[in-house]
Order: sequence, then C-alpha cells, then structure tokens
Amino acid sequence: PAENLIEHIHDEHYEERYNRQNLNHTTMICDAGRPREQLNGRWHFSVDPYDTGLRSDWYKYTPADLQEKHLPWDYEPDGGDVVTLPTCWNMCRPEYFYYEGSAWYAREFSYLADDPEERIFLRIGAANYNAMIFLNHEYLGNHYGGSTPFFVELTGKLRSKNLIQICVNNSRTLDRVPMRNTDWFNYGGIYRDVELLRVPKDFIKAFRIALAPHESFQEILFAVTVSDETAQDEIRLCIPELGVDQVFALKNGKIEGTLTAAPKLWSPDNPKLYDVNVYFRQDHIAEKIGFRQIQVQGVEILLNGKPIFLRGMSVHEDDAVMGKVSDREDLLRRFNHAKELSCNFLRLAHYPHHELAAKLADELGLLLWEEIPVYWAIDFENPATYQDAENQLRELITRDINRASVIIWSVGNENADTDARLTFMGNLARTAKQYDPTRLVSAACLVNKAKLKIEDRLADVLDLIGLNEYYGWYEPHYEELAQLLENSQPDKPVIITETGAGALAGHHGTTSDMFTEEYMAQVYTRQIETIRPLSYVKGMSPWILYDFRASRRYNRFQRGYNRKGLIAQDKQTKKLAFYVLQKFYQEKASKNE
Ligand code: GCB
Repeated sequence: PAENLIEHIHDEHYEERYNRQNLNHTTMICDAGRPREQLNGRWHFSVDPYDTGLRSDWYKYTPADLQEKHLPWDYEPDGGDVVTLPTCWNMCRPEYFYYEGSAWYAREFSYLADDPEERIFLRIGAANYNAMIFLNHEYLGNHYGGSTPFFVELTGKLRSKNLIQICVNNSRTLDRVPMRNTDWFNYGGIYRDVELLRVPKDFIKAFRIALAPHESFQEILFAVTVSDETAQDEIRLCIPELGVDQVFALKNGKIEGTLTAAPKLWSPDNPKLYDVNVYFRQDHIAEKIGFRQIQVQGVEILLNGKPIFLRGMSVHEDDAVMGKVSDREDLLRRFNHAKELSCNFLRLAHYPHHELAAKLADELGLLLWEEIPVYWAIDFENPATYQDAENQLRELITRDINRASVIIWSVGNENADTDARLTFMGNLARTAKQYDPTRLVSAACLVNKAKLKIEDRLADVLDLIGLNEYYGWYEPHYEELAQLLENSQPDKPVIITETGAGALAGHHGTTSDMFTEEYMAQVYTRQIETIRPLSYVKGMSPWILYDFRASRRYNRFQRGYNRKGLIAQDKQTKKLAFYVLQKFYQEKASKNE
C-alpha cells in the first residue's frame, strides 16, 4: 500500500489514463420518442480538488477490497454528500460556489433485461466539461464538451445491481472550447438528465427530415442510418396526416431519399407540427416535426419564400437559484417574455442550450439561433481545440436536426480576425453547411474600428453576418454607429446579434448616468433609431433578456451579475428598456415588416 500511495502522489501524468479524446467513446443513436429510464435523483457526491480519485484510481476498489487489504480509504462511493441530479454543484452548498476541478458522483441502480438481445445506452444530457464514466469498477470513457448530450453503450456490462461513478471536471483550460476567459459563470456538474435507453439489437442510429431548400414546397428530403451496416432490407416512413406511408430499401444500412407531400408550412404564426414515425425491424422512433424553408437572397432572409425581420433577443442559460439547470417552467417563462416583447426569434447564446428549448420553440413558434462556445480568444492554432469545437458542432446539429425552429447554426462569437481563426472557423462553417444544407450558418463578426466598417474575412463563408456592437456603452461615440452602418454595404443580411447597456433594476437617474434604467432605455431608443432605416439589417437580438451571473463583474451595481438584462435576475422585474424594445417590435410585427 505504501508503494501505491507514493506512486500516485508523484504521478502528474494520471490524466493520460483517462483518454481526453472523447470521440471514440460516443455512439450515435437516434433517441426521438424512445422510452427512457431516469437515473436522475439522489447521487453521492464528493469534490476532489487534487484529483486524488484519478491519481489513485478510486473507481477500481470495492469496499470488500479495502476491507481485505486493511487500507484506510479517503473516498466512499456511498458516502460524502447527497445531491439531486440534474444540478450544478455551485448551487448545492455555499462552499462549492466557486469550485473548479473534479468531483465524483456515484449511485447504484438495478437492471433487468427486457429482451436478451437488447442494447442499452447511458445518455447524459450535459456535464460541464469533462465527464469520465465508470461502471462496476471499469473505466468506460469520457466526453468533453459541456453542453451537448452523449451516449455510452452499457450492453453486456450490466448486472442486476450496478455501481456507476462519474467524475466531472469543470476546469477552464486554454486549449478547450470555451477557453479560460468568458463573460458567464463557470458552473460545474451533471446539469441535465441522466437516463438509460434500451433499443432492439438492430436500431435506428440517425434520422433527419426536412423540406428541400428550393422553390417547391412539396419536396421532402430524408435520411436514415441504422446500426446494421450491412442491412439491405427496408425502413417504413409514416406521416399519417400527410398521407405518407412508404417503404424504402436500405443500402448498406443507409438510405437518403425524397418524398412528395404538401405540408402546411411551419412558421412562428402557424407552428404546425406533424407526427413522423420511422420503423426498422423491431425498432420504432417517433417525432413531432415542422416543415419550413429558410434561405438568404441578397440582403433578405426568406422564411418559406417570404422576407422576414428577426425580432429577437439573446438569452443565456442561467438562473439565480438553479444555475445552469433549466426546466420546462424556466423555458416557458423565457419564451413567454419573448412573446410579450413581440419577438419571433431568440439567440441561444453562447453554447448549446437544453434540448427542450428547441422542442418548445417548435411548439410555440419561435425561430432560434444556436451556437457553440467558440468564444473570444480560442486556441485557433491547436488541432485538438478544433476537434473539440467541431465535435460540439456535430453533436448539436445531430441533436436538433429535426427542429423547424432552429434556422441558424453559429460557429462563434467575437474572435479576432487572424489567419488561424479564419481557417478554424471557416472549417466549422463549411462543416455545418455540409452536414446540414437546409439551414443558415452565421457567427458574431467584427468591425474594423479604424475604418468604421463591418470587416471580417469570415463573412465570405457565412450566409448572414452577426454584428455585436455596443455604441452608447463600450463605444462612447454614439454617432459612429450610423457612420459604421453607412460605410458597410454588405451583400448579405446583417443581424445585430448584440447591443445593449447595463442598468440595475430600480436604479434611476438621468439619461447620462450609467447603470440607470434611463441610460439603458436611451441606448435602446438610439440604437433603434439608427438601425431602423437600414435595408440590410434584417434582425436584432439585443443583449440580453435577463441579468445573468458573470464572474468578472463586481462593481456596486453588478455584484457578480451582468446587468444588461431587460429583466432583472429575479426573471420578473422589467427595466424601462423592455418597453422601448417592445414598442419597436410591436410596430414591426403589426406592419408585417
Ligand atoms: C459581448 C459578449 C457577451 C458579453 C457582452 C457584455 O460582446 O459577446 O458575451 O456578455 O458583450 O455584456 O459585455
């Protein structure tokens, strides 16, 4: 025992044992409409700031081993705190609030096979950032990327009673996406659902369906991939309300095909969804899906062939009580506030939000911009960093591919225009396009402050340009905005993806006093006046719906919060600027502009 102890306290390379490349450990599985067994609820929890658990392979030991060897133990999978998943550990105890590092979750669960041939997968909705999975004292693999779901196959490894341990590490690192510096709070833990999914021996791995992105509104494209790569038999696709019930032959486990049908088109005014079912051997998936087209033509954004102005708002996933956890109630409150503002669009910044967001937006009729955290000064030269970003992009697109509400994939936010960044983000934009030709690709781009012009080489590979500008706040010379917008005559649509000002709710003064509601309202008024006449600005998503936790903001008005919310962090108290934007959006909506 003494030798072991010495070995592990001197081991500074232990992380190599826990493969930091997650790609080999994720398995694609289409999870639409499948029954799930929840593994949420009570888990044992221990923080592990010095990574003692990884250094000394805590997962290997059973209580019986320790007993037998007469070893004192520093960790017990059935000891420590108890937390209820999903949760962010920061919100569980005051002493965990700023905790960054590793922490261990453990629980037991029982398993009884329904069908001896079934395959079984663990699905984790999201864990921030690195999650290492251990089942019955065996290391199964890890997943990196704090906001996208992942699957771990457990087939053949389960007993009637099982111990699962998950070590999650939320350390901010230079080489990852996001990197060390952000303007949001670094929550940690397993903050979305943990579930088990059972599928038949042969199952549907991927399914996508969408209206073809061209003139006709009657051609539907679909693609199915099944787990049996040699399959030459059939899948059946049914959309009862459209009279579709067709059988298609697989070729080597895949089929890409087209259908002719005339769906009622999905839009924010008429968020019509159809029940879609796919059958393959014993397997069946079911989803509610809307059909719509989104395109860009010159400086117009066309939804179902008609020009649209995106009346939007940016939102973070942040809650004063729950941290990064969102639930249906939180999401509905967010969407209701957006509707109250007369929005038809939300920018889900700066990372993939809860998957329920896009499902609810499909039902309620809101268009979405979804984003990966390629934020500020990412290590653009580093191939591992790129792999992390592309993996998150693919996982996000795979997750939300059938959500009509999602119209834009964003590949990043405010990144300096270097050659390395152009290659990195250019590759991400091309990947998104190739992977999903039915949606638009964008990013929050840059301005050339010397020339007062939107100037970003990345714009060439984007369908539309996102512009973050803070004239009236970070840029004191307000007049420069009009100049900048006049100097830039882009050949594609621009969305003002961010603009805004900070104000503490209830703090009043004159329009020249920063952090007052009056100052903030004035910024909104002037922004709207300047932007309104511009024919190429086709949308706005000001920063931001609610005040949110930010660990770099500690002046007397901020106290740990970014105060640019139109509504305070209680998600109730509206600031004056709310009504300024509401008036503008109501006018736009009523004129159908
Ligand atoms: C930005 C960032 C956003 C910040 C915001 C601010 O440009 O994109 O993440 O929170 O400014 O408030 O400074």
